[in-house]
Amino acid sequence: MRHLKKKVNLNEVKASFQQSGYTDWHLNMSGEDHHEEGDLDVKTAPPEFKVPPLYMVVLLNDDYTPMDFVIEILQDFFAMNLDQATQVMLTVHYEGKGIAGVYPRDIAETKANQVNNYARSQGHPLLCQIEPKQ
Ligand code: TYC
Repeated sequence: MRHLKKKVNLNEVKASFQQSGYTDWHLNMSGEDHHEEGDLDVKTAPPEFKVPPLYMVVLLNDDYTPMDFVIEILQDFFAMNLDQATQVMLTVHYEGKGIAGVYPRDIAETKANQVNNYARSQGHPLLCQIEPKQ
């Protein structure tokens, strides 16, 4: 069976909602501001949607960390798939550095520290640092 859309009148919907006794503070049923004795005028600040400054988590090349280990790091700490991780590892290997990810400062710092600590715990000299994104 086809579902036919019934045309609704917004005023009817509002009227039946009002009769239901529910209060939705987002809806102004009267269309005017309602003032009562003792009310304070409150101005709300407009919402601010500022993008936080971003930082790149950068991997540095070295001669000793195994390629497989770097790929594993990129998959485990930066949620890359095998192809992406291999690509970034090779960029670092051939160009000296490469971007593992871009994040707000606290997240970038945490990731870089986690990678450095994990690499050290496994006996590898792999270095990870953060750089402001222009
Ligand atoms: N250059 C390393 C090697 O030949 C591999 C490597 C890649 C090391 C990326 C660190 O961030 C790195 N085994």
